[in-house]
Amino acid sequence: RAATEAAHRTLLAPSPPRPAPRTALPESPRTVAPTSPDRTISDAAGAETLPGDVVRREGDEPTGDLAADEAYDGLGATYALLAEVFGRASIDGAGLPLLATVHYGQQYDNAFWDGEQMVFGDGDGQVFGRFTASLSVIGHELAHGVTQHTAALVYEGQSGALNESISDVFGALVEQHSRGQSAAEASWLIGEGLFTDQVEGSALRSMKAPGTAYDDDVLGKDPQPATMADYVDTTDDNGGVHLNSGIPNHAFYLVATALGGHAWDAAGPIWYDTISGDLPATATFEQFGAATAAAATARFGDGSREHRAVREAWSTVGLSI
Ligand code: ASN
Ligand code: ZN
Repeated sequence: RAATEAAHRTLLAPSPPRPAPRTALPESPRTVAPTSPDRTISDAAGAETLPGDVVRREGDEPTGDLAADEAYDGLGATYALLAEVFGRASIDGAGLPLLATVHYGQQYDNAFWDGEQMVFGDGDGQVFGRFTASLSVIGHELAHGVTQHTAALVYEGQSGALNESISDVFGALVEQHSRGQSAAEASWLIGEGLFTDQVEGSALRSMKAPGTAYDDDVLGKDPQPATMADYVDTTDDNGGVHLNSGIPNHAFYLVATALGGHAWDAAGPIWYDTISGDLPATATFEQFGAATAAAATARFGDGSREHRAVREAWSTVGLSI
């Protein structure tokens, strides 16, 4: 079944075009006044040519096309989190226009950031529906742009899994912020609502319980590890970047839920400070964990409850930092 094979590629080794090797871009301003987004949504109408025809610009009325309007709203929700919570003007911190293309390809089972814009497929209709249906996925793709403009984490091995995890963290934050959910109320699922009802599963990934997002006869069981004991050594998917991201994802979940309140109050800023600080582009999990502890200390103080929650979380997932 072609659809099942494509779905497997998405779940285990997503492989749409990746951006050219990312070099660190000039340091973007850390704190700027929230302004307003500049969104453009285009329609590829089933082709794989980018960007396609413009269907909705900033301030335009809804188009009536679900995917185009979900993309527009999702870009707006992502912009709002970056501006209101982190004081960051768009992806690059300098008001970068936000571009997205919908209806990309035929039965295309993925969404991706190509280095310049977001791209969303409609899904095959058997395993996946349209990829704009999940706000955490829209936030995930845009966050690849933020990482590209900050830590520029190399998309391979542990730094690649951190790159993936940061996209999941910000994807979850966008969704929770937009819904006004506390860390305790949130689902901590990435890609909720993407599967058709023929699939036994709720989402692509779970940050709360990596490895439990789906368990389906055809797709198999969610293979993400939650701790270093189950770290996956593989050369597939740039060294299992979509699998091992479960470990730092779970660490973030543990910090956010230990602290209570909204995940964007303290846990989010600690992670944001970490990627916009002097993290090496080749950071390992240990280096990243140590950098989050340093960021927690800088923001909240040595031995603060935030600092202790961060240390405890990394220890729970099996890393000594
Ligand atoms: N949806 C995948 C991701 O953003 C596609 C990719 O870029 N590898 O990680
Ligand atoms: Zn990704």
